[in-house]
Amino acid sequence: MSTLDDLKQSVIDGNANQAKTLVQQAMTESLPPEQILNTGLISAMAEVGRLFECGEYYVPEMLVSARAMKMGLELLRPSLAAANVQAIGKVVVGTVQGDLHDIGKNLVAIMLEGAGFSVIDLGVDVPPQKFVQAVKEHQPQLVGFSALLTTTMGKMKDNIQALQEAGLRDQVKVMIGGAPVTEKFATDIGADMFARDASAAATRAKAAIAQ
Ligand code: B1M
Repeated sequence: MSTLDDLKQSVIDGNANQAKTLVQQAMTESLPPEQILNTGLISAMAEVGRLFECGEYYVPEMLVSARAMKMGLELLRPSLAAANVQAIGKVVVGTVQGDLHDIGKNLVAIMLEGAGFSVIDLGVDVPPQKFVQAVKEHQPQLVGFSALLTTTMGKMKDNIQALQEAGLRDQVKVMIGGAPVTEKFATDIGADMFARDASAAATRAKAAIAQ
């Protein structure tokens, strides 16, 4: 097994310390940062997503793998920036106003990062105007809203309205998700796509920018 095979396996297993050690080892072996990212980290998260979709992994396993991936990525990030590796696209994400749940949103952000996107995470309790400001400033291809409460999911519609009023709606695709959110709700409020989970979010985001 090569260092990158071992790295991939350590992320799938959720072994964060080993992932860090192996990223370091791969850099010491002078492997290109892009190869470490794609072959070691991104392919691991793709496999984690597959295991989740076929019911072999549940949220806890996915979180542990996500943490391992994130720790490896943190170590690699400076080399990636130095090597000027291009992200495949830009996404702004946040949990809507009034909602403090961020575990799912963080997982979505990591899976998007794992899929090769540059992610601007606005955090939790994000008011519509902050999303508008971030879309103006960063010009992402995609903006993602997360909501976990039935009382806050209506804010997603307000966010879309705010983007419309700012004249930005045509420039950005809107993805929504969170436990109470459905495909029908997404259609009803005029979002472009719904993702059931973090793995679907990454797959849908990639498909959306390929259109
Ligand atoms: Co809260 N909470 N909570 N909570 N909490 C729920 C959501 C609830 C269902 C629990 C219950 O009553 N059974 C309930 C909501 C009821 C409803 O509205 N229908 C609830 C409530 C009522 C509340 C409070 C109001 C409680 C109170 O204070 N009385 C309060 C609200 C605070 C606020 O937000 N203003 C509250 C507070 C909290 C904590 C702070 C204690 C904590 C959050 C900690 C944190 O996030 N940092 C918390 C937690 C942990 C939960 C539960 C137990 C777990 C949520 C979670 O992290 N799930 C939750 C019960 C449950 O869901 N079983 C509950 C794991 C996570 C990986 O899944 O977030 O669904 P999830 O994300 C998934 C998908 O939904 C999707 O991908 C993710 C990964 O696969 N996804 C997206 C999410 N965002 C996406 C965005 C996308 C695409 C996909 O595109 C952009």
